[in-house]
Formats: sequence, structure tokens, C-alpha cells
Amino acid sequence: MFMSQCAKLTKLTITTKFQQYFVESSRLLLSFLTNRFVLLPQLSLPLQCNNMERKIIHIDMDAFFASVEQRDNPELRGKPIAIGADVERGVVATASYEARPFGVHSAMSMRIAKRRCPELIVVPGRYHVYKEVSRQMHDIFHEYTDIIEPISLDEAFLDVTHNKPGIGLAVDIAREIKAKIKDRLHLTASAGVSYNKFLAKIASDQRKPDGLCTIHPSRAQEFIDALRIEKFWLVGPKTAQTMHRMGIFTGADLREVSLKHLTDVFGKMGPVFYNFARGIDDRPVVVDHERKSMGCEHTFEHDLYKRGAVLIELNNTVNELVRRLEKHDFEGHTLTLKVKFHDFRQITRSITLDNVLRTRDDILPLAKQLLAQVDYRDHPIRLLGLSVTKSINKETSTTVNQWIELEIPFTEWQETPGE
Ligand code: TTP
Ligand code: MG
Ligand code: MG
Repeated sequence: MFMSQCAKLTKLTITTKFQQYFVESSRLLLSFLTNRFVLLPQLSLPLQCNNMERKIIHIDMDAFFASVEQRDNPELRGKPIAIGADVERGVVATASYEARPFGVHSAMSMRIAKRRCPELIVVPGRYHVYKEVSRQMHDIFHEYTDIIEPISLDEAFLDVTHNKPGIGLAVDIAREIKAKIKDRLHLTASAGVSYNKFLAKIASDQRKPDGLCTIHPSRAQEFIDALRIEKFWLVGPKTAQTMHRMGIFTGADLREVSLKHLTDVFGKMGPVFYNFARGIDDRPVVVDHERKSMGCEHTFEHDLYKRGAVLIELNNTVNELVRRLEKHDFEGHTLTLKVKFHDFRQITRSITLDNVLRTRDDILPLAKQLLAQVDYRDHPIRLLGLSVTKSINKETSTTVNQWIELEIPFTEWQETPGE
């Protein structure tokens, strides 16, 4: 039964591939017939094979920072708490599950959170503790596999296709990992198990908190078809809105849309969504030994729009960044400036150099150069951040002073206070 389902899905993939080849051949034929020597737009056709042999686990801790605080302080247990600074401009890093029914969630202003939940207890974050817990989680993961890809402090993918204890079922490993996290760290995690990262990630979110969910290859298509588009990985609120306008509300709707249409609308994400809708995601679990980025950022008490004030804050941020780089003996080739405006709009500007960025003299002139590209006269600045990243595409990009837009993963900016 399982084999026949797999065969059906494989057949579906083959059919899809055949269709893709058909599209490609038609494109060439059309080009030949019209004989105009005009190149039709190339589609990067997702000719991936759907490998269902892998066993991938995604682990994500439940209300991570808040659970650690409740674990370490019994007075906070069972109460609505939010992690963050209790200041006018404070932002909620996360909220305990007791606070969530009030509508308190990550990235919300602390002021609004307290209005929504007057009982809310605001607890300052202790990043060095969260980092240590994260290290302990990884010790547990390593008992099963060394193929671990950390996504953030509280989240990682594990490839357990071949695992150290030789356990046959990935779900058994997930169960054991959850139990060890509970016994040793006194915290709960949710786990998702499937044959690729996309599905494992969605699965871990299905039964939070303390959840365990497996998406079996034979049920994958059915599961994806019923999945609301907002739940798809990499579909943020903006993409979801666009999809809604296109009449796409579920995975089944997404599967109806052609690769070309998706590529026209979503660019290089088009083929990714096209594949996701078919349960295809052959990205490997990438072991990440090395820290890639180090940065710091500040939200100001009052929005800044005067050049002098902005330059002073930029200078302070550079000083702090240099202190951190020194402490961790870290250096990179790319400097990124992050600016959040009063209306929460956020931009990043980056510059990549051939020489390493380590000292104040390396960084300050570049930071000023990046800031000069930002027009803040009519858009006062709420937050400034700077980070140094290990060479980005250094092998392929030798252009000095090349501007690139960068997404900065949230966790790259988290640092131990005082570091
Ligand atoms: P998440 O795993 O996104 O959230 P969570 O663990 O708090 O809750 P859930 O049970 O839904 O997984 O993030 C992990 C930690 O990262 C979180 O505890 C706090 C921090 N964080 C922020 O500081 N800011 C943010 O905007 C987000 C999303 C997370
Ligand atoms: Mg979490
Ligand atoms: Mg997480």
C-alpha cells in the first residue's frame, strides 16, 4: 500500500518532469518556427527528483526564551510573561503560552502587549543563558547525527537517514530527543518528521507546544493540498496577500498555477513554491560549523532625523561592533547597515570589500558610506544596526564596493549582553 502510494507520487513527479520537458521543447520549437532568433525568457525549470528516502527531523523549542525564564524562576510559571525591555520602545521577543491568548506575540511593541494583557510580566532577556541551552540541545542532537543545520538558537534540522544508534524510524528518534530535552533541560520542544526540510518544518509547527508530527510520504500530497498558504514556509504576509489576490488559498490552489505564472509573479521563488506545492524540496541539511555574521543594533528612545545625532549613534554602534569582533576574534568582508524607520519599514545596505573588516578604521568610513545612501530626512530612524559577515559569494563576486541587498536573519543579531 505504502509502496503503491510512493509509486504514485513518483509517477506524478515523472509526469511533472515530462510536462516540464514538454514546455522546454515547445519553447525551443516555437523559437525555431518563429525563426526570429529572439531568446524567449528562460525559465529555471525545477528538474529536481523528489527524493522520499531521506529522514529529516525539525526541532523547535516551545516559547523558547519565555520557557527558559519560567524554568529558572518558579514565580513566573503558569503566568503570562513577555521577554524584552520594559521601556517605551521595548519590543516583545517572545511571550509565554499563557500570554498568547491575549494576542501578545513576538515583534509586538511592549506597550501594546501590556495594553492587551494588563497582567503581563515583562522579563528582560538573558541571551547568554539561551545560548547555553542551545548548546545543550545540540549535545543531545549529536547523540543521533552530526548532520545538523541550526536555523536559530531554538531550532535545527537533523538528517537522521543514517543515524548513530541505527534507529529505523525517525519518529522514534524525535521522541527520544524530546524526552531528553525534557529530562535534562526541563524544557519542551516540538518536532516535525518527514522526508524533506519543507515538510519537517511545517510538521513541527502542527501540534505546538510539546508536539510531535510526522508527515509520511504517502500522505504528503494530501497534507499539502489542505494546507493554508500562510502556513507554507517562506510565504510571509506580503506573499500570502499576493497569493490571495491570485485566488491561491491552499496548497491545492497553488498546485493549479503554472510554473511560468509563479515565476512571473514571484521571480526565483516561483519554482520553489511550485515544488513545495508538490512536496518537493531536495535541499540538503547543511552542517554549519562556522559563525557567519556578527552584529549589534539599537532601538532609540526617540526617532532620529538630525544628521549629527544619527552620526553619533552610528559611531556608538561601530564601537560596540568592534568590541564584539575583538572579543570573538571575528572578521568578515561584508558590512551591512540595517535601518528601521519610524513606520517600521526596514532596509539593509551592504558593501563587500576584498580586505577584511575588523577594526574601527576599517569599519567606520564604510558605515558612513552606507548611511549616506539612506534618506532619513523625511523618515526618522527608529533603529540602527551594523553587522560584519563572512564573505558573501566571495568566490563569485570580486567586485569591490558592490551594493547588495541582504536579508539579515534575526538570530544573527542576537548577542550576549555586555559582549
Ligand atoms: P520562535 O521559535 O519563533 O518562537 P518561540 O520559541 O518563542 O515560540 P514557539 O513555541 O511558537 O516556537 O523563536 C525562538 C526565540 O527567538 C524566541 O523565544 C525569542 C526569539 N525571537 C525574538 O527575539 N524575536 C522574534 O521576532 C522572534 C520570532 C523570536
Ligand atoms: Mg520556538
Ligand atoms: Mg524557532
